[in-house]
Amino acid sequence: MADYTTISFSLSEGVATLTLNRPDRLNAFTALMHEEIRDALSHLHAAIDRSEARVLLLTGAGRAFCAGQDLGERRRKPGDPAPDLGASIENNYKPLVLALRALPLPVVAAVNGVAAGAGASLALACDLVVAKESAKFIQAFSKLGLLPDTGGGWSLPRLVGPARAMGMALLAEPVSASDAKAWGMIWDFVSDEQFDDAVAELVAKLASGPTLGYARTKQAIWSGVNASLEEQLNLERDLMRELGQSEDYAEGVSAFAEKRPANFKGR
Ligand code: T3D
Repeated sequence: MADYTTISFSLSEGVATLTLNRPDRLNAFTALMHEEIRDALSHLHAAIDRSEARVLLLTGAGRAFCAGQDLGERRRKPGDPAPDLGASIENNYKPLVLALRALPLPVVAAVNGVAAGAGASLALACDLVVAKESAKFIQAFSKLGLLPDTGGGWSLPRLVGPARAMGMALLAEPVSASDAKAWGMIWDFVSDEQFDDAVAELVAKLASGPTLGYARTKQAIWSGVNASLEEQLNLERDLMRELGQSEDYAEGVSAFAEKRPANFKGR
């Protein structure tokens, strides 16, 4: 895999791991980090095409998951023009969220520490979010006079409802991992001591699962957030028709009849 400065990317036994790797800046995003993530995702696509990647794990190095945009990149001297944040969103954050959503495999955010600003929204853009018990989610944007970006304004009200979304966005107070789970914002949290093992077990399970079925499940669930009932039923019909032809479905049915665990190939 390519040698990166701000991230690391590896692939082993079906698990692609992308680690945000600027621990001294709490893994805050820079322009270079966005570039490197795009490059890593292009390698991931190639690995998916070779059936070598069946789950993507996104996490952070050190004590944080991600502190959002690197504010060092936004400091100005008197007289400097204001940055074009719209361009930053259009060129970096928006494509990142859309790329994760379009990946034909489960994307797991392992939130190993604080997730703030775009870092919090990034976690919520993933398909499954598991956090360390000590991790916190902070919609830090209002402290800067900004609004929740990186899809935060889409995912938060859907996950936790408008009242909590508004409170988080306006007050920028840290939300604990246990509250995040209780509010339906994340899938689960795990004690700090057991976190690494629990994440490894989770991604290993997903990497040996029916990857094509997972991809279509992901498509159907995210579609269901906005579709009408009839649109959703039509989509489910079409995707089930496709999955009914898959090797994994045939294997799943045989395994059930033979009372043994299924040996899914991801096809
Ligand atoms: O600009 C655009 O392109 C538009 C997109 C914007 C999206 C955004 O994400 S805006 C929101 C940006 N993020 C934040 O506002 C969060 C800023 N960070 C914090 O509020 C705190 O650091 C945390 C609550 C996340 C953690 O607090 P704590 O006390 O555990 O750590 P700390 O001491 O504040 O941070 C440790 C170091 O990381 C520190 O550096 P130092 O003093 O050791 O040299 C701190 O400056 C640095 N750091 C933390 N966050 C950032 C950062 N450096 C640059 N950018 C950061 N976002």
